[in-house]
Amino acid sequence: MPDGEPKKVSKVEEFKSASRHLRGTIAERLADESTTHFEEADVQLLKFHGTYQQDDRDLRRELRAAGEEKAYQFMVRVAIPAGVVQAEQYLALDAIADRYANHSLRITTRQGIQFHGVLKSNLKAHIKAINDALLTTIAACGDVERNVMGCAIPLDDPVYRIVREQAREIAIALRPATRAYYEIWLDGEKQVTSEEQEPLYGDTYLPRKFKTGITCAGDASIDLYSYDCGLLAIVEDGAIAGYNVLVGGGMGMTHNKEDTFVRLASELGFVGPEHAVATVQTAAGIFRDFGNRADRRHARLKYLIEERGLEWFREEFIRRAPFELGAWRPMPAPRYHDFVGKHAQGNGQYLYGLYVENGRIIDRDDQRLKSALRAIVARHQPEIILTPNQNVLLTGLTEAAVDDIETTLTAHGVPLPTNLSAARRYSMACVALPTCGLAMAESERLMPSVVDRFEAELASLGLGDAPITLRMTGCPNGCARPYTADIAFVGRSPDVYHVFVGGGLAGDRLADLYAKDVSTGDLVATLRPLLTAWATKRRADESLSDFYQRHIDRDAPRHLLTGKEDATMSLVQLGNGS
Ligand code: SRM
Ligand code: SF4
Repeated sequence: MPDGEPKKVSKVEEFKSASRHLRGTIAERLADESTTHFEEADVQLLKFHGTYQQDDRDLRRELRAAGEEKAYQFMVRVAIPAGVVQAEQYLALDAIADRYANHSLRITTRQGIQFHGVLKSNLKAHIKAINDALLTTIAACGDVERNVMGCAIPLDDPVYRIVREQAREIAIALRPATRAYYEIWLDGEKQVTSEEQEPLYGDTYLPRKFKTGITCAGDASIDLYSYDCGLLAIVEDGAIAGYNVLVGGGMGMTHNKEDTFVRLASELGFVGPEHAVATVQTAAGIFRDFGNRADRRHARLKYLIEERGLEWFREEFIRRAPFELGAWRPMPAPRYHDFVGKHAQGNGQYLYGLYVENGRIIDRDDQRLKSALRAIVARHQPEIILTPNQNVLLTGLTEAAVDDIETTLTAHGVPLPTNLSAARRYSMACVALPTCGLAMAESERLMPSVVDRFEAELASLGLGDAPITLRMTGCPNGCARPYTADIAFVGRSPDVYHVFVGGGLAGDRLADLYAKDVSTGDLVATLRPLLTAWATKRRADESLSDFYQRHIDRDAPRHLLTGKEDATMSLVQLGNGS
């Protein structure tokens, strides 16, 4: 172990170490029908298998008062590299949601799918059914490489397909090698555990989660600066010449803990086209060996790079990598396109991008999106790309199929995406209440009404279809990547949010703390000075965040979100007529 033995390790490290490669007592507890839930060590290990033990927080108080146990249930996450799902797989997931979960599918901000409300008694059948659809939940959560995100450009260009295939290859190469998953959920043959190896991860896996995304230089579809490792394909003469490599991005932070912070990824260098997998393995290996195993709050690659420096990381990378790390290559500025609505795909076929409000595919009384999508997918058998913006892109369609899709959506009460404002289309909210155990405030359930009010405000200022990214999270962990948005609301406590401003569609710039502790009812009013100033004083085509950044002076380092009170003050002055 480099730098000597650590003085102490966190409890989770002890659980991992004693788990016999993630087995713990999960199988025994699963078979015990007298319990509705797992104990702490297994709860931590279950994450590596793709499931979180949760409880319905809406019911907590009532159950406690009645002296009953919590309403335990499980969230199950499917890792879907680059968000690519075949029609038959989608239909299987749709049926699984009805059979074992709460009748909804939730597209995640990392192009995966989550189920909520799965009872322990259904957990094994649920996970097996996902595997029967040739999908998996292994490593969707836990201290390993998480779902690998990939380019969400659905146009017919071989480069985009190659990049998505690379995402799949990275995901497979970095999957844990343990047979525990197959033994527990798929009734795989038991192995002699003493002979089992985890070549990349070792017995204690990574210090914490590790996230990777891959896309083409110039594409902002996946917020690549937010991850531990990012690969940007440099395309020359229609072929991938290699990848620019980013390292050390991350969104999670804790309110009032200045030693936790958001960080955009740094430029590491350039690697050849055949080294994408090895690049991620090398970066993850450095994190495995040097990451903080005592304090999970500091156990992300971003803290390691911040503490030891990018140069240290680069030297360590070069020392380990069996290939050359070249100089960072110039690239086009990242641009974002959501492909919502009808578009020619480039090969005589069409694609249709469907806006999914906060990723929740569900039938409500007035809007039956889940049924509509099931009918569309069954009839037209599209290849599907789930986007990091929680939308669904249906690809490989005829023009007649597109007409039928629009008719089907309308018949099910689902508004056509092209009738929605850009602010709504680009908006995102994390899950939060009632399932997320870390939520301090509402997010997914509140965001639609906030967007309603925001749209009205934009309309009154003549800014109707302004391309603004609005994001909301129920706590500062950053699951909807709020800190790279134009405007973000980050939960503090019930009905109270911090407001951030100044990121942008490209995902390569961090927002500032604009206003603290704003109550739900005041969220839009708080932004009025800024929106008014932008409406009246912006340059042609100047985005809200570009305008904001042009008017803010600051000397604080760009990558730290803490201590930006000055920025807020000068902006308020601007709104007051400067
Ligand atoms: Fe997240 C924890 C949901 C993307 C940073 N995240 C959680 C948990 C599992 C809560 C918990 O630990 O008990 C949430 C489950 C809620 C629920 O009821 O379903 C949760 N995160 C989500 C999802 C579903 C949000 C969504 O609305 O789509 C996303 C699942 C993605 C996936 O398919 O894998 C999700 N989480 C993210 C992202 C965005 C991204 O990766 O692109 C981030 C910020 C990037 C990053 O990691 O830095 C993110 N989630 C966190 C953190 C903070 C990590 C940190 O470094 O401090 C936590 C807390 C933790 O891990 O302890 C967290
Ligand atoms: Fe839960 Fe916070 Fe993530 Fe939202 S940002 S899903 S509240 S952990």
